Amino acid sequence: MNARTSEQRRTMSKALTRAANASVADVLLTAQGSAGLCSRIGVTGPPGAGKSTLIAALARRRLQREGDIAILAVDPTSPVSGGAILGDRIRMEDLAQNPRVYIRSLASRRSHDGLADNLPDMLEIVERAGFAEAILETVGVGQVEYAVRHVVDTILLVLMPGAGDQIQAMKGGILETADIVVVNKSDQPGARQLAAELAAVVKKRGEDDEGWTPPIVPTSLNDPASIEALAAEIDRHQAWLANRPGTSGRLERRRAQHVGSLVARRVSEVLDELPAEVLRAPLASLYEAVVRRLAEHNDGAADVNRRRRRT
Ligand SMILES: Nc1nc2c(ncn2[C@@H]2O[C@H](COP(=O)(O)OP(=O)(O)OP(=O)(O)O)[C@@H](O)[C@H]2O)c(=O)[nH]1
Ligand SMILES: [Mg+2]
Repeated sequence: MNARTSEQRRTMSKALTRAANASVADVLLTAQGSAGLCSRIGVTGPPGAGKSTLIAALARRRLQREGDIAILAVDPTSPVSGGAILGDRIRMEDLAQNPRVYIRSLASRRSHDGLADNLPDMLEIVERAGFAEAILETVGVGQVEYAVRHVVDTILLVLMPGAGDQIQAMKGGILETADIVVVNKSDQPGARQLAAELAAVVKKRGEDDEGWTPPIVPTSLNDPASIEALAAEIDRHQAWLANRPGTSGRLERRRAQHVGSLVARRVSEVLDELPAEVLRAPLASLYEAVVRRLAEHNDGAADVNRRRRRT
């Protein structure tokens, strides 16, 4: 896919907005599940670690190859467009002008894991629009990383010096979800020590179940070679994924997770629809009412399948 016209961007923006507001029934009409058509990179880490700046630098580098890049940033701070988005926009201004780049912020809404509710649907839209690469920014150290695992191929955990308590949290297991650990702002004091501490944690753990050991990559905005080294590590991880037996299992897990998120969303929809007196009923009755409504919806899904087959 080559440079996009502003018309194509508008179409894409509209599709994403529609997906952001879609009911589960709407999603089922169009979504098919990821086919793994584009490479997906998740960039996660605490606020202010330099994720947006790093994504912009990475994207500028990766544009040297063929293929368009979509950048989606999940903004947990506000239910609608908020300040962080504006900041990101400014940081990425030159990229935003590039016809081969699409940038979009997503509100995390009611989702509890810090991701946007309809993120799997949105990534699928990006994927099917023909982008070569989707980069997803999410803030947080905690649950977010676990949730991101299912929607991307490669997870970058971005840390910065001077955050000792972060390392404690890392030892709690968060590090385990990262494919690449980035020590950003390596121009600042404490970066080397942070990298050494992280290396010790990673070494103690050894490679993961599947045989990958996350590299620790120091980066600094003002050191282009460090960005290049990070880009090379991303490629290395993606090549490792592609050559690993069981890659299709990953897509299947992704689709299973996608359906799981749709079911969870449907349960929320059903709970919202239930009249107050039902909510006051004993738990077993309430449970039964929810399950019954879900089954009614299931008839609806069967109907969608019939309609789809006809078209
Ligand atoms: N010294 C130094 N500062 C950096 C570096 N990279 C980013 N920064 C600064 O760190 C601040 C935060 O950068 P962002 O890219 O907005 O960080 P972020 O992780 O996206 O922040 P949130 O989206 O708010 O969580 C900005 O003022 C950047 O200029 C770096 O390599 N070195
Ligand atoms: Mg940011």
